[in-house]
Amino acid sequence: MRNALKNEAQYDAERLDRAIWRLRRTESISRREALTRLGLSALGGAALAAGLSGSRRAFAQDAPPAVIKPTPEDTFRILNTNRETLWQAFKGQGYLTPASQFFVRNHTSSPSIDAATWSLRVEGSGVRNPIDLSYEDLLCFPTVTRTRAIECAGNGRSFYGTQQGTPASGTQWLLGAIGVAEWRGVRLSDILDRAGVTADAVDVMPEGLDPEVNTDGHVRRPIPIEKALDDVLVVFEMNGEPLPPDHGYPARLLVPGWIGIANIKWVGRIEVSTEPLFSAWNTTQYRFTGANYPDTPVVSRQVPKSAFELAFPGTLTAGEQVLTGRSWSAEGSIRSVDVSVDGGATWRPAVISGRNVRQAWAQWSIPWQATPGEHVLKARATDTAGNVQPDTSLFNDNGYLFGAVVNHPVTVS
Ligand SMILES: Nc1nc2c(c(=O)[nH]1)N[C@H]1C(S)=C(S)[C@@H](COP(=O)(O)O)O[C@H]1N2
Ligand SMILES: [Mo]
Repeated sequence: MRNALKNEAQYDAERLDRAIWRLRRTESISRREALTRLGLSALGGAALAAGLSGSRRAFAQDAPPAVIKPTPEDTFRILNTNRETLWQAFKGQGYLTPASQFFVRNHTSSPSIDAATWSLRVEGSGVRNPIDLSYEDLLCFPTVTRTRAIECAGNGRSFYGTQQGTPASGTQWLLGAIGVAEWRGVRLSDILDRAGVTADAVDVMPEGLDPEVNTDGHVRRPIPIEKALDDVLVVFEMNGEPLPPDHGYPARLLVPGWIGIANIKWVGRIEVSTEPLFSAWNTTQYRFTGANYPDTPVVSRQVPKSAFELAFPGTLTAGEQVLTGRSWSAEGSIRSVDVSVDGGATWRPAVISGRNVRQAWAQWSIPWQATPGEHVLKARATDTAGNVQPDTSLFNDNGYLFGAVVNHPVTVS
């Protein structure tokens, strides 16, 4: 309940902030003047914001809002600059996640980029002919369309704390930092060919045009050349429409099966190098650290997961229910999903129906005669590569890749 209230308050404060920012971007006026034009006196507005958000932060800073699209509280949970899709919002939805419902993970804030002046620079020691592609140039390459998930490396992180008793630092996602869309774009290998990629290139590092992250600079994350030349795309469409501003307009990377951070949004530059490349996003972040990982391996591929299309914790009415959910894997499609409604004592197979695209997800359902009381639901996926979700996930300090079966509490009344 407290969370819901906070969401609403933050949402209103951000909406107001966004309106002020838009006004101030087009006309160079003071914040006070913007408030007056919006029909709010400076004092009244400040008091309103303080009352709404519980802090004056929204009014003390001139920074643009982190996320541009509306993120209503029946669909999203607000986590700082990020927006997690609520799993109950997937219920009744089709296979693809509409852009309006797709989670947002921003290290800083979504920039508004003009495609007419945007360009993509490809350069570095690993290319013979550095190139600058305009948006038009990009659209002239042969295009391909792929249905794939994008999922944050930290999706499910909160369960390290709530389920395993070892809280991990970082955004406390439930399981809503994932979405599946149909992406259309250009093969990165075609772009690298155009730039004359050399035989001894080892790393490819796309870089975002969003505001720099403190001293770490622009968000950027190297991809090994083998992966870059394999199935990576530079995409400009999501579900048949130009990418929305929050999801990387005018172009972003799609790195199938890899953690979200590899899928650099608002890409403006790609460095290709004959030497290994490093940024904060493959050194201080996105490595497994802690006692279980003395060698601090880099995090790259995703692990299988499952989620029920229910609130967390959920509520249901007693009687015949149909539980629905989705499971996904980076290693293939989904072979089977087993569900327990008694905390893991007994298991039954769910029925998978509809599309089951590799590196996207599968939708499933299972009937349940729900009796009044408290219940713990579990779903365990097996993918076509034979990976099975474990009972526990090996702890790492930053709580990456929580792939264990989640205990989903539900109250039936
Ligand atoms: N330029 C840029 N790219 C980025 C990010 C970012 O903050 N800046 N966040 C990354 C992370 S951590 C994730 S999980 C995905 C989220 O993509 P989405 O916001 O479209 O859902 O984008 C990735 N690409
Ligand atoms: Mo992420």
